[in-house]
Amino acid sequence: MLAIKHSKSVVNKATNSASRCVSNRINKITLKVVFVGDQAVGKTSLRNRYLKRVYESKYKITIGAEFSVKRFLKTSLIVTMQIWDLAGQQQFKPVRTLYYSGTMGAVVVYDVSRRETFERIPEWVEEIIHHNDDRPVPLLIIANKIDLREYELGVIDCVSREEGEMLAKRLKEMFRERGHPMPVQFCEASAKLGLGVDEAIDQFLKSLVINA
Ligand SMILES: Nc1nc2c(ncn2[C@@H]2O[C@H](COP(=O)(O)OP(=O)(O)O)[C@@H](O)[C@H]2O)c(=O)[nH]1
Ligand SMILES: [Mg+2]
Repeated sequence: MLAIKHSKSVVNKATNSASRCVSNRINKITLKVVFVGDQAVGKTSLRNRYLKRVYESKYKITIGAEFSVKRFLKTSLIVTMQIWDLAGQQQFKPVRTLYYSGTMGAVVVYDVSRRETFERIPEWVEEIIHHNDDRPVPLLIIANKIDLREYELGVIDCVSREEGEMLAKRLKEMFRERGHPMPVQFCEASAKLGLGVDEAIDQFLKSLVINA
């Protein structure tokens, strides 16, 4: 977890005391992050697990986009992170395009138990690049639902960790070849069990602040 997490009151308190003491040294920054990936891969669940520490097994479709804000302090910087959870279905593509503008990082999710969602990751990355003046942004690729891989061995042709890591490496190389090197992080997670989620997203958001 980041030192101070989704706790408005803590930030406000810190802001107030900071503004009394060193107001001229407090800087503010707003960063926009989008969560993308196919329908039902677990984008909303990962976001909820990270921001609210909850998990729901009943599927509720995301219509268009959902938006949340997370604030935290980093040394003398107040960081406001806008987190956009975009609906993955094809019919929402026209709506999605409205939300990419100004994106500074993207969390791209697939479901290890549905190989087609992994195979579509490059399309998602191209969609992000296309709506960002043909420039890539830092990526965090999340291989979600690893709990299903554990328990349904042999039943499903699950995507392995090695395949996920290879994909992240390939994307990084592709960005470099296009003349826009960008970090591409990779992690495996289970929103259901709360595995891997906090560490990976925390690290990713921190890296965006450092590079902003
Ligand atoms: N087994 C398992 N199910 C998950 C996991 N994450 C999400 N789900 C389920 O997958 C379905 C789709 O999740 P949701 O977050 O709505 O997907 P989204 O369409 O990408 O936002 C829901 O029924 C979730 O409960 C996970 O890590 N493991
Ligand atoms: Mg959703």
